[in-house]
Amino acid sequence: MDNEQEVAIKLGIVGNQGAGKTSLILRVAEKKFCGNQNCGVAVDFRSIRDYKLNGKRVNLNIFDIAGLARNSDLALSFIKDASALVLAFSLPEQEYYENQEGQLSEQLEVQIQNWTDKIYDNSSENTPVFIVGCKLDLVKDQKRLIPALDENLQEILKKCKKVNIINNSDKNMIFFPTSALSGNGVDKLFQKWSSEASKIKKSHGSTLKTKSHLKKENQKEQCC
Ligand SMILES: Nc1nc2c(ncn2[C@@H]2O[C@H](COP(=O)(O)OP(=O)(O)O)[C@@H](O)[C@H]2O)c(=O)[nH]1
Ligand SMILES: [Mg+2]
Repeated sequence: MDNEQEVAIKLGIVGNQGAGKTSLILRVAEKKFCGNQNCGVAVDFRSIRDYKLNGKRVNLNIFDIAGLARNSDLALSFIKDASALVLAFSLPEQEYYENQEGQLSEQLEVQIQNWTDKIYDNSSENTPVFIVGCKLDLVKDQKRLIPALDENLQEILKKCKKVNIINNSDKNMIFFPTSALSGNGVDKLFQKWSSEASKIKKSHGSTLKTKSHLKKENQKEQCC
C-alpha cells in the first residue's frame, strides 16, 4: 500500500490576455498544443495529478489568471494563495513593437510594472516569481531579441516594486523563454516553478501575511 501523503502545490500564473498562459499549462497538463483556442476565461483552474518532482509524485494546482480579471478580488486572492507565481508575456509582441532603432517599446514596461505591482500588493512575502516569455517559436530573430530583452527587463525591474524574482540561472538570464508549441523550455520552467513553490509550501498558510496586509497593520500601529 502507498502510505505517501498526497502533496498539493499551489501555483499561480498572471499576465495579459493572449500572453500564452493557458497554452503553457496545457502543454504540461495534456502534453499538447491547442492552437487558436479561446482561453479568455477569468480564472481558470487546472490540476495536474502525479507530476514528477525530484523523484516524488505531487499534484500541481494551477490558477490561470487572465488579463481581464486582473483587478477582480477573486483574481487577487489567487495571487495571494499561490506558493510561486509566473508572470507571462508574449515574446513575438516585443519584436513587433520594436522601433526602427531596435529599441524595445514601453509597452513591456507597462505590463511588467502593472503585474509586479499586483504581485507586490497581494502575494505573501517572498513568493518566488518567474518571468516567462511565451511563443518563442514565433520570434524571427531569437539571437538578437533574447539578449536585448534580458537587458531591457533588468532595467525595467529596477524601477518596479521589489518582488522575489527567480533568475534563469542555466542561461544566466532574468527570464525564461518558452514555446508551448514546440515545448521548448516548458518542462524546465515547470520543474523550477514547482520546486521553488514546494520549498515555501510548508510555511504557507494563515500565518503568512500579504505585504498590503502588513502595511495596513503598520499604519494601525502608527495611528493613535
Ligand atoms: N505559435 C505559438 N502560439 C502560441 C503559443 N502559446 C500560445 N499561443 C497562441 O496565442 C494565443 C493566446 O494563447 P493563450 O494560451 O490562450 O493565452 P492566455 O490568454 O494568456 O491564456 C492562442 O491563439 C494560442 O494558440 C506558442 O508557444 N506558440
Ligand atoms: Mg488563458
